[in-house]
Amino acid sequence: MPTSQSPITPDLQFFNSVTGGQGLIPTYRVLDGVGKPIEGAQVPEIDEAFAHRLYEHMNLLPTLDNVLYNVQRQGKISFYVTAYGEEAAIIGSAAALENDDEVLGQYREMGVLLWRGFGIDNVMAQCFGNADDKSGKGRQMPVHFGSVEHHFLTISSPLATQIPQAAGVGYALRRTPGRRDRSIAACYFGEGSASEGDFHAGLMLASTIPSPTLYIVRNNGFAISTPSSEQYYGDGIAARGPGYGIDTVRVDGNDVLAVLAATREARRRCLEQGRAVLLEAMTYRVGHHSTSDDSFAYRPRSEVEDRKKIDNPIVRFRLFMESRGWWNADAEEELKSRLREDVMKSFKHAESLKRCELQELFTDVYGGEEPWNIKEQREELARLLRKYGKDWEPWKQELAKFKNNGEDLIGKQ
Ligand SMILES: Cc1ncc(C[n+]2csc(CCOP(=O)(O)OP(=O)(O)O)c2C)c(N)n1
Ligand SMILES: [Mg+2]
Repeated sequence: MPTSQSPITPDLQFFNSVTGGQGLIPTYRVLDGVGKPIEGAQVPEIDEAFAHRLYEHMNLLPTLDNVLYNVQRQGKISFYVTAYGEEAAIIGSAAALENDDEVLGQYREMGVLLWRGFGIDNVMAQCFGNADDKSGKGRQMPVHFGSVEHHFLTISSPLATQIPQAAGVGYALRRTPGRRDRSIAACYFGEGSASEGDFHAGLMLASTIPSPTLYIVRNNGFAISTPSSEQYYGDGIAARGPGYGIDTVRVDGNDVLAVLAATREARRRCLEQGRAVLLEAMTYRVGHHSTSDDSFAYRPRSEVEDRKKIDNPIVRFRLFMESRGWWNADAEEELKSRLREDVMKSFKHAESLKRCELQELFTDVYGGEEPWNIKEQREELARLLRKYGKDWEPWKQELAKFKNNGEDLIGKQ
């Protein structure tokens, strides 16, 4: 055939499966629900210290989530998203990456930053938008983290934009001496985002202009209120990878060791072939979508309670650790109270800090010389604040939250 090496056949066959037969793509698993390796499974190489680090980070996520979710409810921060139920998918994959692999996240992947040592003080500073926020000087919504130091591109709310961008980042890495053959772009997104055109554009790009880009899709069953059963008719997101000629794997996203092993191998393939790989982690969003959502309006409370009982990724890994003699009740108690103390201390500190100087709102928005529109906006705000800032109560209250009460801007002519 002029455009294909496809074998010729006299059988009129139609295809609707990528597995050869009519079966579904299998899900790779290492540990069963009670932390025991399943028959034939190879436990990835980890030592006790590494297992502790995994477990500690898996526990840090819900500790932070519990506090920050409630802090939002008290009106102290404007927004938050939890990662309940997805601890293994996020921490297991983070742990398989190198610290300078470039990460493009969606918004539920704070755990990757924590794994890289971002620290809970920085998490708090970003969520509070206080003067210590290195991510964006308090100019982004909470959870829109970014860190050059931690090779984590800033989160942006419009879904799926990171997917084609990741193909570009991967390509840039491939063309950069010293990064080629060593670094990959790792791109996280949800199964809902995979319905966006950008998903297809991104995979197409990463496939035809090859780049070492690892696409990690967290299939957590929901895109806000839309269940994944309404998001696709085919075999999940994984089925789309081979359509783009991309090596693909589906993994039990509640099994941290499976996610770790699959991500390690996916990363190795990215580098070896200089090509994209797709990993679909099957999990379940236990929490509400965000603080702007009440999921019991569209799913029964019992479904969530059942999931928590049947399969908690943290418990599954804890049982594995206990079976190796790496963990016990005392260690559990010590960890839980230490994490809670650390998080509360950090929260109290963040709460006490002021925001950046108000004029920082306009600095380094763009590189290079300040463009006319920024100048115009700064002058307009200063003019309005001079006119109303001292008298109108809501503005007076807002100004008091900034260093110098906004004087740096108001005083500027
Ligand atoms: C382009 C775009 N459309 C819609 C939204 C609103 N929105 C925010 S999150 C979300 C659901 C995304 O679901 P999924 O990708 O599965 O990620 P999850 O929240 O489950 O982690 C939607 C529809 C948006 N932010 N951007
Ligand atoms: Mg989802």
